[in-house]
Amino acid sequence: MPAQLRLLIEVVARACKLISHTVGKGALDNLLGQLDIENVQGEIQKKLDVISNDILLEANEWGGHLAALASEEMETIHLIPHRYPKGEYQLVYDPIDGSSNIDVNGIVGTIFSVLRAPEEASGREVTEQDFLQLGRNQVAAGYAIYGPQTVLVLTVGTGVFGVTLDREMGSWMLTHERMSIPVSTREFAINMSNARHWAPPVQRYINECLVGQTGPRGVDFNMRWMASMVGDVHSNLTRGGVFLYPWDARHTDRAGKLRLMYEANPIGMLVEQAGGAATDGLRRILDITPTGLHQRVGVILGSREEVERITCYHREDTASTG
Ligand code: FBP
Repeated sequence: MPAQLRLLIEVVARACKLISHTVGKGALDNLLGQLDIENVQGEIQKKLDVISNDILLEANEWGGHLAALASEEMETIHLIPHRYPKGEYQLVYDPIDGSSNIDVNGIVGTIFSVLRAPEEASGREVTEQDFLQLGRNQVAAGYAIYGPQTVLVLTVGTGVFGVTLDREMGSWMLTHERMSIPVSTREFAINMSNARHWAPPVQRYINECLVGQTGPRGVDFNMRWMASMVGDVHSNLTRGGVFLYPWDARHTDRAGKLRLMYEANPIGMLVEQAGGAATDGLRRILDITPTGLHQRVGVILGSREEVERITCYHREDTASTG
């Protein structure tokens, strides 16, 4: 692994350790609740969104491994200041995924994606355009999950592994080697309260799961919804499952709720590296050309057989409706 990439991953892991510690303090350090400010997506920022964003920013700025960073919580990219050495990578992250869980002591996580700065940017400052690369060009991706245990799950394109934070020792221990998603599953994760707004292929799939043994699938399904993609995806990576946050009819102006660059792409890479699949219903997530840093996308990912089935339902629907 290139030295700068190794350093970058070590720095991100160290920042995640600090975020884990900070999340664990909660009300003890007056860290719950929201601020009276909105991020670029018009969402009210929680205190921990802002603090975690700054932790990642400050940890990564000066090490000489990055050319620039981008985050869910920042409108545009952050260039490495001239006083620090510049590196060849670009980091994109969601500092706290599952923000609505913060105040209820539920699962939250940090998601990150690593891109290489384009060669043509070597003699100049990188631009936002330089970040708009296909997900399949990511050189590394990962998440940290802050639950009963803090686990960092990582890929550099040669499989997926996880390390658990030993809180007493303050060190990461390799605990999950070669993580893989079972090809088949009988478990789905979706926010059922949005059911009436989904497109017909998603309604068809979930209805078939819900009727269980008596329906066309002939088996009963189980459901999970943790309100944190990191939580649901960690479950997929541990025991299989399919996760959906699809387009819905309330927001005709946007392709989905989740963000391509710092949610769907890194998780898509991890899921594929673990033997699963990730699409937006029709296209492989990692093949979607980004048009903006905060672009949204429909997301269907996890156990390959189920993702292929749902994608097939979308294709059939598109073919029948033109
Ligand atoms: P944030 O980045 O604002 O946390 O939103 C992402 C997310 O929390 C996902 O992690 C999760 O799957 C989803 O939103 C939960 O949405 P809902 O509010 O519909 O349960």
